[in-house]
Amino acid sequence: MPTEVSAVERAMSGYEQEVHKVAAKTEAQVQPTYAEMKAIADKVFAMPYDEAVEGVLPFYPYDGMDKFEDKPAEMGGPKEHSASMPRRERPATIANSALDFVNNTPLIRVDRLRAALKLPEKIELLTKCEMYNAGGSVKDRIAMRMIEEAEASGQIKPGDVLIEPTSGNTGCGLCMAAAIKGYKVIITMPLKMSGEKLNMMKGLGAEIYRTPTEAGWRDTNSHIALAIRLQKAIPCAHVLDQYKNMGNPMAHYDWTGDEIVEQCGGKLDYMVVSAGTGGTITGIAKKLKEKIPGVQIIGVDPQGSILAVPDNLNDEDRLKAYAVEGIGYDFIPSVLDRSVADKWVKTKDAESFKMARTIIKREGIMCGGSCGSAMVGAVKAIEQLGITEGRVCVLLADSTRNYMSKFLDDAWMEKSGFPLDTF
Ligand code: P1T
Repeated sequence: MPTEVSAVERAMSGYEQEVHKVAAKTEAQVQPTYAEMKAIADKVFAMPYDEAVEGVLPFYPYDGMDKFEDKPAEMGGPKEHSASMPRRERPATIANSALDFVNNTPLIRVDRLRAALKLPEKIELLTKCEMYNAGGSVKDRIAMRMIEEAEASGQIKPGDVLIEPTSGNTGCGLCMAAAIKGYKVIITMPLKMSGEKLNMMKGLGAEIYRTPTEAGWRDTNSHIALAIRLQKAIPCAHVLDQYKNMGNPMAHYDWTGDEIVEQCGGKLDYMVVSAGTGGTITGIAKKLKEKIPGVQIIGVDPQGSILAVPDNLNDEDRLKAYAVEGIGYDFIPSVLDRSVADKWVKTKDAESFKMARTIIKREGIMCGGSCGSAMVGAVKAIEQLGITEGRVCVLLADSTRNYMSKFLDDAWMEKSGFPLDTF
């Protein structure tokens, strides 16, 4: 599996040269109409990738992140970003757009759930409820951040085409921001992801192309490969690329992390976060560790994925398919610093969906499947570490809206072989 990438391979990938060529070309390019964009995209999608016609695909050599604090200014280290993009408060009166309701999500104590799970009374269980972002997930934050940073640096302007490979939530956030700001959007998304996300993004005006779920990230038919092919073929098209865009972890370092510190009054013992791109856990962990001495970070990774450390945690069902959406990968995204977690926990589908249904039923918090995984991760960490007291915060990444026809539907649960009972 190509997770370790040498400097030589990085140079040979031609990625940097390709980016510069594209940037130079963009200067002279005319923005396509929606119909022109769609015609090109349909053609590329219908055509199997052919190296002789399209050239070598310049895959970015994702290889995880280290030394976040030391990132050079051009990569966007924390100092440069914090100064440039403060968090805007939610308006209490008339707002200008739905984007005013990205960030500043509630932190809710879930003591009914704690009791149902039979966790010690001295544990104060909290949830950071990201479904209350305007587009329904934690990924609204990074979508807005990546777009506004690209606008500020002159990389993109309204009328351009934004192409993003996504499991759907970054897509919904991007499509929402793009609808408001006037960009065209193309989404590439594996077939596993829900029809609810697909229809949401269509409703927001995007074109969606589905790719085989089983394609590895570097396969030429993966959602990442298709985004690269489309970007090469369409004028004024950009892949902001959540897997390597520093706006992703920075949104959580500057915003989500700060919110948690403020809402907790600086008192927190454990923070539990599930990982996909890893931007959320990386950004939050860096901020919390700066502001709250002694706080421990728990990373949650689904069985089948290979993000957890040490690597032997990933042995059971390594690279096998799983049903929970949005978390886990077969490569290490460049926005993920796996060392920020003091402990990694693995989770399974059945327990995750059971837990998500429990959170909904016990607390009235309408959360998604990865929220169930995060809560299962919290319970496992509490057991494994022998935690008997203290404040534990679990990040709930998205909304049940995305899964009305999946884990919320009894028929789907039964057909998929998952239990209907709750805790
Ligand atoms: O990407 P990250 O910051 O690690 O967040 C993980 C995550 C957790 N839960 C859900 C439901 C998610 O959708 C995600 C990440 N989602 C994407 C990567 C995406 O493209 O929508």
